[in-house]
Amino acid sequence: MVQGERLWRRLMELGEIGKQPSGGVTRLSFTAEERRAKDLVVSYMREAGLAVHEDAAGNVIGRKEGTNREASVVLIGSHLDSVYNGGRFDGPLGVLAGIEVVQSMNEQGVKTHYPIEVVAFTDEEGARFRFGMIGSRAMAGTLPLEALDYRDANGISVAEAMRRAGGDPNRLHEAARKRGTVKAYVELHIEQGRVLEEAGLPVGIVTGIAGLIWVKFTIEGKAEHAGATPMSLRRDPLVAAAHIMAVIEEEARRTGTTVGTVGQLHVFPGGINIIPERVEFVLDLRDLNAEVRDRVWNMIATQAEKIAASRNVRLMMERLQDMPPVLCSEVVKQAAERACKQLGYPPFWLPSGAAHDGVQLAPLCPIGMIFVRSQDGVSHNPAEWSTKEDCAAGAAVLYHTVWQLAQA
Ligand code: HGY
Ligand code: MN
Ligand code: MN
Ligand code: MN
Repeated sequence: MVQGERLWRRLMELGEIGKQPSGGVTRLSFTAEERRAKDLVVSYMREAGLAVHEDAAGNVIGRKEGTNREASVVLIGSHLDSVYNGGRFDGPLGVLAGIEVVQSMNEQGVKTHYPIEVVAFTDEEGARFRFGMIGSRAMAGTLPLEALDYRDANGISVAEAMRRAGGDPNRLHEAARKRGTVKAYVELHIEQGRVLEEAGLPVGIVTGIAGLIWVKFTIEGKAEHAGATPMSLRRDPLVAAAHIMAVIEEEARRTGTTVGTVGQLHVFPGGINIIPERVEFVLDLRDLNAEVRDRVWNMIATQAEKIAASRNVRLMMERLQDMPPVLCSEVVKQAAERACKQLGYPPFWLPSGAAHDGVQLAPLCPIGMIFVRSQDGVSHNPAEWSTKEDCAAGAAVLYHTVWQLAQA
């Protein structure tokens, strides 16, 4: 069985990398902090007796051989990069629990027919390049070439950042897995919501992962003097943006299942006494049902055009990413259900409003997720927390789920 203490110690140790004065963690993809986190994870994988390599995209992979070395692999893991000022569980819990599972198997001499690989995906969050899941897309062979030229706030491209971090954009085809080579992908992750806490349960089985779109709005008006320009003569892009954000909230609320967020807004030139020239913000819109999400998007886009026209400002909308919702596979859900029952946890199913690397792997193989209770449902926030006991419970359910999937 898994060692909860060792898992917790590693979680706390890894959580120190990229730590901010706020107590939160900032560990963006292909940065020195993510590199240090990867190096620490490599040392844990070696302690676990795994054969470790890093693929061309920068994903760190530790392999436990199966009795059938040629068989497809059972893949487990999550990501090491974080959002700005995030928590220490989002991502690392899945990577470290995956290592704990195979280390426990190796220490107890447990053999499996199928090889098991633990992966630490790079750039799941998309915080640095505003285009997420670079590592899992590369593994699925679906990373669009143009993404290699996306740039961060300092103008550094994905390709350049990948190279500096030890990856090789010219060998990404080597990182791609072919269909049939991965038996299943299972990710343990914190819920990042309140459902398990409301239900009074430590773990849950994920039914499906919401699909998201990120759309960049650029609104151009005219910079003018804040004091000398009458209200009736202004072309103020920030006021137009404010109206559009009110429409986003109104349209998302209407369905009861859709969530719409604007977390990033830039105002240029940003002077107190200057009517802004230009504003940029990004909409994050999600729903488990793609048709519902797209209907909400169309309502927002139509009204945004009208608002811009009525205010005589120029509106551009550019889709930064578009992830379809995916359902978790019956095979993985049933293995997780048996694992819960075996451990005395009442099986409990819930959807994931957060997106995860499994979305990218779904075309490649059956996917599934196991959730661990989040305290107050808080995540993407320094206050993100799960208890040692709940993390150990999640790792135990992962162990039994993976053990079943790895048998002949
Ligand atoms: O944005 C998300 O849902 C995930 O944290 N990447
Ligand atoms: Mn996250
Ligand atoms: Mn995550
Ligand atoms: Mn994830």
